[in-house]
Amino acid sequence: MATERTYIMVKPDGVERKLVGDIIGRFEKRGYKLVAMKFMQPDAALLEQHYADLKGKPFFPGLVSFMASGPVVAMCWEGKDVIKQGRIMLGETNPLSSAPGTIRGDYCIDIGRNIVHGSDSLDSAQKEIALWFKDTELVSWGPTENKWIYE
Ligand code: DAT
Ligand code: MG
Repeated sequence: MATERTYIMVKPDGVERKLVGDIIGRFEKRGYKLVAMKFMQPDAALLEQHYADLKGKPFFPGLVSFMASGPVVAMCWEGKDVIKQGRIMLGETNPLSSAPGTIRGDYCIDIGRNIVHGSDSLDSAQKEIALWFKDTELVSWGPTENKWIYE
């Protein structure tokens, strides 16, 4: 399992519901490292690119308008198996299928208001990180690792 990076985003409903700190805290406490983060208002063009794979779906227009309705917290997290583990921490797309203990399973009930996004593959993680961040916004931690988090 290689160290990898994923794109995690608190959606406008998660921001409105003041869940930003909780979501960041779960990734921090798990042992993942924050590589980039910005609080921003995405426009429809950016969101249409982000969700390009879903363009033909009936819920696509509503998804884009919801996501453009308020600020989001865009983040890049790094660490062992973080793409798959991040998806497990989020829960299922439909919160009603999400186990308690997951972010969606703990905090929401509607598929269209599921408070957080996470990349679903290495390919989408790479595309999404490049879409939301410039290379210069990805911060390198250097040799300042905490000694006792990992084996
Ligand atoms: P995920 O966000 O779990 O990767 P996805 O990529 O299939 O799920 O869809 C992106 C978002 O679109 C999802 O978080 C919520 C919304 N969505 C997906 N399926 C939906 C549906 N059947 N009805 C309404 N919104 C939906
Ligand atoms: Mg997805």
